[in-house]
Amino acid sequence: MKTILTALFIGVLAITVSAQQAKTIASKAQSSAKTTVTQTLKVSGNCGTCKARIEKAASTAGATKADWNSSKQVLTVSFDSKKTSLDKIAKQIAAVGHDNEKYKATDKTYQALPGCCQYKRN
Ligand SMILES: [Cu+2]
Repeated sequence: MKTILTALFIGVLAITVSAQQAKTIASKAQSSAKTTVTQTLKVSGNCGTCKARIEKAASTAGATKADWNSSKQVLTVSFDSKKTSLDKIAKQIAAVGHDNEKYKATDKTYQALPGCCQYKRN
């Protein structure tokens, strides 16, 4: 009888421990999934040079992935929301000369862009 009880006790203990481990693993997976976000931002530009400039500015501001689509005029960025934000990325893009839905480049910065990059401003 004692042996059965001991076996039962060990069995319950093992189940409790593995359930706890599963919980820890699940919460770890959740926290890493939560902090990496992908968002889009409307960014004005023209050519391949603009694309490189916009994507470089995004990574300078902490984006882990950046892809600007010239025909859609949309930048898709992925970043760790604990380290940066879409706002910071948008600010950096304006700082290198590209108007976007959050910030406008200064006239001086815009005029310093190469001729082919001087997109139409609204
Ligand atoms: Cu350009």
